Amino acid sequence: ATLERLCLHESVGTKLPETAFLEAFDDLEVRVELVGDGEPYTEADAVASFEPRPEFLEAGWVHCIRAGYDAFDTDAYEDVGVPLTNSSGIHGDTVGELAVGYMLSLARLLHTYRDRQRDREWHDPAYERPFTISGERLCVVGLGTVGQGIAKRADALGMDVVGVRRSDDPVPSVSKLYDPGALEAAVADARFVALAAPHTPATEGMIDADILDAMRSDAYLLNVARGPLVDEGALITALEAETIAGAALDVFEQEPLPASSPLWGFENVIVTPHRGSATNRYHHDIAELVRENVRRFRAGESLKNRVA
Ligand code: NDP
Ligand code: 7N6
Repeated sequence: ATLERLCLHESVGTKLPETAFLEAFDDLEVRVELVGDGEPYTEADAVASFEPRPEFLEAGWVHCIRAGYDAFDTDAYEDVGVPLTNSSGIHGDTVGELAVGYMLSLARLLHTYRDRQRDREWHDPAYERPFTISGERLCVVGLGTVGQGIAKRADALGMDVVGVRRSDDPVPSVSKLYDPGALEAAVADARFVALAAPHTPATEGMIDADILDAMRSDAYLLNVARGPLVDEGALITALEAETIAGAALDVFEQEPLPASSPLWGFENVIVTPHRGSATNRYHHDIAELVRENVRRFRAGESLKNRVA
């Protein structure tokens, strides 16, 4: 099919340097441009974007620079027949490392020492608090690129990894698989529960008061997926009542997390500002995906990572 132009929508600038992203397409045989809102598109245009815009439905193909495409209305793309692709497949290392960093910090109290460092305090925590993650059980909910990136690293660090997904294909590094319907049983014995499933009607609110209740009182919740998977009110209640030991959260119901949120204030909660994929190579990783699909689009082949 004809492709005359690859448009990089300015919203990509919230997550990566626009100029470096443009340069990553230097040797592409199609015109590459940075565009703003209200740009007129034709079927000979492709768009890569962080956020959705209504006018993208006029283009020939749209690429979401995120793995989670929950902000895009897939039905609208299907109705007009414009292919939508996402960026799954590149976040195993980045988000995997973040999740392992969370677990090591929570287990060995790095975050508490850093808190005290501000006051030059030689902090001596309670003897019972620190533990090794080796030998502890991790339950990973969602076992795609991100979930497997976490599972593989946890296994290498000596953890016992179980997981939750709908299909029952075995997953490397995961000793036992549970169906989403058995979530309570899956989390019940875990020291850490890590969320790595997409935000869909089925996963929204999956971590509710009942699941938090089913978790051990010395367990930690990690969310590197999407805020709405967790009932944030129920999580705050569980943290206040100390029915779980803590949490590490990269994503929230509302982002940026409002200054008024109690989540900022817990010593045993690590808050990171949705930076799971943030490294100095993100623009390269995305460009590689987009370039492959530019090739496929022009060759009339089916697009990689097509989600609508
Ligand atoms: P994938 O599509 O590779 O994996 C998603 C996994 O979730 C699949 O294994 C799928 O398996 C499973 N899944 C789907 N529905 C359910 C369900 N109801 N219960 C349990 N598991 C389910 O996506 P990625 O791994 O690339 O990304 C996962 C999500 O992580 C993204 O959608 C995004 O929201 C988030 N993300 C966050 C980042 C950050 O910066 N914090 C960075 C990258 C991703 P099956 O079909 O067998 O159920
Ligand atoms: C950074 C977005 C995703 O879904 O939210 C994450 O991939 C990261 C562009």
